[in-house]
Amino acid sequence: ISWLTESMASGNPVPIQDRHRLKINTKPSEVTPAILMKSYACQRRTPLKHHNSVLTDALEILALNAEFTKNEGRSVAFRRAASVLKALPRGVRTMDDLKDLPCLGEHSLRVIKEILDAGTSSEVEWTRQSEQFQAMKALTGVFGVGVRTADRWFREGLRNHLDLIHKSQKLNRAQEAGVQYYNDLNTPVTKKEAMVITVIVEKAVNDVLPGAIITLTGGFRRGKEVGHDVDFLITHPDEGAEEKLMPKIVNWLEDQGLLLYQKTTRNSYLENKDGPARPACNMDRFERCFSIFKLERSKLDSDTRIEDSSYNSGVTDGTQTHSGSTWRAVRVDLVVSPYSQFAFATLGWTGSKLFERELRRWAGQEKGMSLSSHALYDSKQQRYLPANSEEEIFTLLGLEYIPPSERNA
Ligand code: DCT
Ligand code: MG
Repeated sequence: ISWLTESMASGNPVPIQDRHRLKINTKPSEVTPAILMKSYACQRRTPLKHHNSVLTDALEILALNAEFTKNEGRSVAFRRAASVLKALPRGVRTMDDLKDLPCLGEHSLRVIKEILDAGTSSEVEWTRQSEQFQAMKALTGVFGVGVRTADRWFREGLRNHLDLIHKSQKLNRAQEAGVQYYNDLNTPVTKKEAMVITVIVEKAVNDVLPGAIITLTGGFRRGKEVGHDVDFLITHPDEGAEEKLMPKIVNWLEDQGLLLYQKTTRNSYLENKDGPARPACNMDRFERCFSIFKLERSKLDSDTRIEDSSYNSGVTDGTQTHSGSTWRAVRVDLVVSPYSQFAFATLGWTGSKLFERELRRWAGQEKGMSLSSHALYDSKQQRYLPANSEEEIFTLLGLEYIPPSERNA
């Protein structure tokens, strides 16, 4: 029996690693059994490597384009469709393979069919090559530039980061750094670079607050080999000890000449999000620092252990203001959370973005709860449900635990 029917019989999905060992008896000509695919991404296991990248890349181009044209609903629909394909145990060969799968709308199915039949989708190719898509991609690729700004600039005739310089576009401090370090910031951060930065951040945090806990979150926690930035979550077991920690970390890093840019905001990311789950009392304790690290390339060649004395190198280095051969710029996000919210913050900052979105949708629509990176609020009981681990949060939400490596929805 295939893993599909077995998993249906037991009610439990067969772990990914076991699926490969199970023999699928159906010959290509036979009808493939219906796939038991849950409709929320947070109910499924989505590995990093999957079998349908040609299709998912295409759907994600359309999702991105919908984002660029401020069509959020459409964008999420394409992302959900792509995510379902990522969770499939094998490559899609015919439209029959998609029978009974959730989240595949008419538009997504049309695109998939075209690719299966002809190898490419005309809509995807047209989008990929359109001037607006390319310009929006280039402009939103500048750190500090969101869709709204990029769209305005596009309509003013700007097409890429070089236009921003040549046409003396007025930029804020973040965008200036974005233009200055454009090439570095658009070069994927490797796992090795993330590890070197982890050592630096651990040293900084433990110097200013011994006993603090530092977790690498974001894509690297999900097992990605590269990322657009490095994300860290920081807390301390003594609730309250983490207060005012961020400025101390930033000062330490600045003193060592390790920061090319930083902006600390109070809770900005979360304030835009779902209202009810924001615990008013603790809100202003959640801080985020968007930064650009100056990473010495020499650190990558040697052991990832960093010696104290080497921190000061480069401060008087003449190459400091423009990326040269001795260092590169890397985006780093630091978040400080109170210990009581650490599990929620860990879950919220591990991603993927779609997985997070689906968790919140599941909580709201299926459980009458409101989930954020701070807390879980049960509307029926009218109270917050505390949790000390991600596992506990999944249990409170009535979900099977999905480890970070399988949250690549
Ligand atoms: N996050 C989220 N919603 C957002 C932004 C972020 O839920 N609008 C969460 C999920 C991932 C985490 O924060 C870190 O964000 P990113 O660094 O943007 O994502 P990533 O998965 O780490 O991707 P990358 O590897 O490109 O950095
Ligand atoms: Mg990241």
